[in-house]
Amino acid sequence: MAAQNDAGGHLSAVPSPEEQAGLERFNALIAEDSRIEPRDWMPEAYRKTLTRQISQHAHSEIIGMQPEANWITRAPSLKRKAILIAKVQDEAGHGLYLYSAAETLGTPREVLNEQLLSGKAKYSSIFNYPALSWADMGAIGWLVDGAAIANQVPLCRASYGPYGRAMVRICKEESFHQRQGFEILLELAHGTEAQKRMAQDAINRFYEPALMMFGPPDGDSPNSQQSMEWKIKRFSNDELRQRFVGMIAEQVKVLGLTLPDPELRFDEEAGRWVHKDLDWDEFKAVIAGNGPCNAQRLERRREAHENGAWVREAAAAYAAKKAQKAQVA
Ligand code: FAQ
Repeated sequence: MAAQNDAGGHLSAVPSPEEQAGLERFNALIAEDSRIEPRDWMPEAYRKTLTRQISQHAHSEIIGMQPEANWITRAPSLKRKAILIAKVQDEAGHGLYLYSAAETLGTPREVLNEQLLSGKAKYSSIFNYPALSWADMGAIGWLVDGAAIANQVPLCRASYGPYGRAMVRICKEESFHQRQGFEILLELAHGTEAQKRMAQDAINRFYEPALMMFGPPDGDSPNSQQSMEWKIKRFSNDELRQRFVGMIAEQVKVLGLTLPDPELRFDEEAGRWVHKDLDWDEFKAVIAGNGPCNAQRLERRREAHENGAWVREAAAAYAAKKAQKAQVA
């Protein structure tokens, strides 16, 4: 009899001997910190949560191209334009590795893409905020890529092989992205008074949304505990947010700018950073589709998908022709 996995991935009906053996092997691999590979038996709930997280991550990379692509034509120099184009291309590449990793779990990319286009799938809240000035390219690189790195370096050790391996390459590229963002801000911070103000304004607008990228507080994070038991996530949302705050609290001093957080301090006794309360109602509204740019981001993505139809058709026709030639040969 086929066994059903319940939410925790345990077998709820009488499992077949193969399924029981599969579960035992899965549990042993997780316990010894080895990797689960696509060919391995895995609980349905593990497959589902990974498909959810990896595809949301892929969607974030793809939608995340928009705020920066918006500034390519207005970059202040040829050098900045070339760097920004390369960065946006990198994000497309990250999306592709991640869709490929998600596909190894059994859901085709067309289905994942449809979930994004229909508004059913989530993507990172941060990309629903507008990029209003050139300094925002600096703030996105420094804060958004910085938060992405803090969140994603532990994912290089995720228990699912294809995800962990994709993250290694992504993190290397994100590290370059963060440095280029910091360098944009550093240059502006040492420029004219107006440039310095523009850099500070960008940091002021991106600080809170960047902290929210780590997800809701641990007490309100329904997925964290199970994902940590399965060694997909290695740290909780709050633990990673803490690390990130500690990192940027030091780096902002090098910029000679400030973080918009009068409550920010390191509590020696508790051994942790204290920061201001974040507006979790705003976060919920943004992930429910009601942020400042949600509608615009999805509309643009649908438009791009439609405009790319001829490329998909041409690629499919070429593949069919090649397959036919191979058959004849
Ligand atoms: N935005 O129970 P948890 C980038 C959802 S970096 C939207 O804590 P979980 C690079 C969550 O999905 C950005 N939704 O969930 C770049 C869940 O909803 P569901 C992408 C959020 O999964 C830089 C619900 O809330 N990075 O793209 C957010 O354990 C510059 C409850 O939350 C990743 O995706 C949010 N911020 O932890 C590109 C990293 N937070 O699905 C271009 C991988 C939470 O149950 C330019 N993902 N939710 O309906 C993760 O590490 C995790 O999925 C978390 C959330 C930490 C995001």
